This record gives sequence, structure tokens and C-alpha cells, in this order.
Amino acid sequence: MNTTAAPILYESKASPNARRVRIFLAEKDLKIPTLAVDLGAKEQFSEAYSAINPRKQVPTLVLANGASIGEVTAIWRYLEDAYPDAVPLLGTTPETKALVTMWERRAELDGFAPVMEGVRNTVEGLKGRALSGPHAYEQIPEIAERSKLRISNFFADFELRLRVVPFVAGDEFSVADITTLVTIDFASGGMGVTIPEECTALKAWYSKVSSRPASKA
Ligand SMILES: N[C@@H](CCC(=O)N[C@@H](CS)C(=O)NCC(=O)O)C(=O)O
Repeated sequence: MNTTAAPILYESKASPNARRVRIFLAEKDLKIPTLAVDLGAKEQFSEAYSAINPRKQVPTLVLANGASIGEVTAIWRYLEDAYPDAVPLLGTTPETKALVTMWERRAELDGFAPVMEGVRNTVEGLKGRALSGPHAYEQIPEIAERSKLRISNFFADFELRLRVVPFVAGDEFSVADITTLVTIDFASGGMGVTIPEECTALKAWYSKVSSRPASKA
């Protein structure tokens, strides 16, 4: 139960989804109290945390009135609207809002999800946990080959995009860049897959975005 006046973010340093929210907060220069959920110790399954997020996942934002918001994109939506003076990261006009949503969704579906699929279906410690959430699923290790092909296509597709625009959704840094950055770091850390040499625009974008102070979050 949140008894403070500010929201509290339940998160984990080991979670790439939580990092998507940490970078968002850092870009906006918002300081929100955080509480660590120890995924290694399976704290997400505890009765106390299940009451906060019945899907047993991080991140979760708990508001001062006790409302619990799960799902990265919903937490972003809340923070964008609740702190209107902070720099916008979800677009500012009907057109840029739609483009940010479109490109962020492509980054999540075509990049982040295949990396997650590859990692969760092969890592020893995630046996029986091929999908996060309240239900248990066995791993299908062979699927990792297809995950690698999907990641390679993601790199090629985003290379084409970044040859014509400075940031993933267009002229401004947005959540589409956050998900793409976290995807690339997760692919390299979790699967040893890195941006191919020939993807020069993607590499240049990566170097620019990963040197932003918020990317350390
Ligand atoms: N769709 C959810 C996904 C959250 C998710 O998968 N979180 C992972 C960490 S990256 C988790 O909580 N894993 C717990 C587990 O593996 O049991 C979101 O957007 O927040």
C-alpha cells in the first residue's frame, strides 16, 4: 500500500521493461521513489506483490490513492499526463503522437519481443518461465534461431528508417528511441547479438542516444 503523497515505482535493475521506465523518468528529470522487487528471489510471486500487480510483473506504478498501474506503456501515459511541465516523450501533435505510438510499437513487436522470446526460451534460470506473468510455460529452445532472424530483420528495418530521420519517430527523441535502445542493449547482453557493421545509420543513432545521460538509468 502506498502511504506517501507521491507515486512509487516498483521495479528491478535486472528488468529491461523497468529500464524503459527508468530512462523515461531520467529524460523527464522526474524523481519518483522506487522499491526494488527481487526477481531472482521470486519476490514477484509473493502475496504482498501479487496484491500490487496480480500479473506478478515489474514495473508497476502505485499512485498515492493506491491505484496500481502495470504495463510500461500505461505507466508512460500516466507520467506524461501527470507531469505536463516535463519534456514530452509521447509526441505533442496528433501527427507526432500517432508516429511515436506507431514506431514504439514496431520497436516493441519487431525488436524487444524477439529478444525477450530468445532469452526466455534459452536461459537456464528461466526454465518453466518462458513467458513472464501469472502462468507457467515451458521453454522451446529451438525458437531462439527464429528470434535471431527476427532481430537481424529488426536491425535491417531500423537501419533503413534511421537513414532518413534523426530519431526513430522523426525529428524528436521519444519513447520509440527508448524501446529501441533498450532492445539493442538487451540483445547484446542477453543473446550476444550486436548491430551488424553494415548498419551504419543505426550504429550512429545508437552511439548518439546511448551517450545521453538518461541512458545510464
Ligand atoms: N507487458 C509488461 C511486461 C513486463 C515484464 O515482462 N516484466 C518482466 C521483467 S522485464 C517480469 O516482471 N518478469 C517476472 C518474471 O519473469 O517472473 C509491461 O509492459 O510492463
